[in-house]
Amino acid sequence: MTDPIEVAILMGSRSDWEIMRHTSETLDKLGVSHDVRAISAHRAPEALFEYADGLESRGVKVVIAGAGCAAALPGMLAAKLTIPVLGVPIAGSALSGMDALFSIVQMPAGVPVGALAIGRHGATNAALLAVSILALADASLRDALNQYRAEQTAASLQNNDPRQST
Ligand code: RP5
Repeated sequence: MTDPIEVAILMGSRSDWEIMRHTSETLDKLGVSHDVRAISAHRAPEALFEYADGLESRGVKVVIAGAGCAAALPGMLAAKLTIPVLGVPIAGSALSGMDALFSIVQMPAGVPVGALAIGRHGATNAALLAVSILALADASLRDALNQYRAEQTAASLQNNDPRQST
């Protein structure tokens, strides 16, 4: 029996980790337990469905899936699950992530995926959005999120003369 986790982070390839680590690091910062797996929807569909089938019974409340190129992963997870699925498009081809963005954002009515920005910004925001969802039923997470925002504001105001070195 594996430990309960609140968020599952998936990516289509180990090569996506350079971007998706921002999701994991942000969840770590906010103290949210999560699993991380690279499972390709196109190269290993059976393994993906087997993993997806176990998620709800493990207590997972939000899935975050990052993928590049044809980026089927978030949509295929959404097809199997009714917990929220957030998709992060990754620039992995000559189309610089526009292919993945269109694939993730253009889900047919009835099978929703919450699409984030391409790359690092989307990866970080996927974690923050997942925490916002979890915080609806968890006051301590809401406090952690407010603290994160307060620190971000303080950091952005610190040394705010761009002529000065940081
Ligand atoms: C997608 O194909 C993955 O999500 C990755 O972004 C891209 C390339 O994968 P690799 O060839 O680097 O394994 O499915």
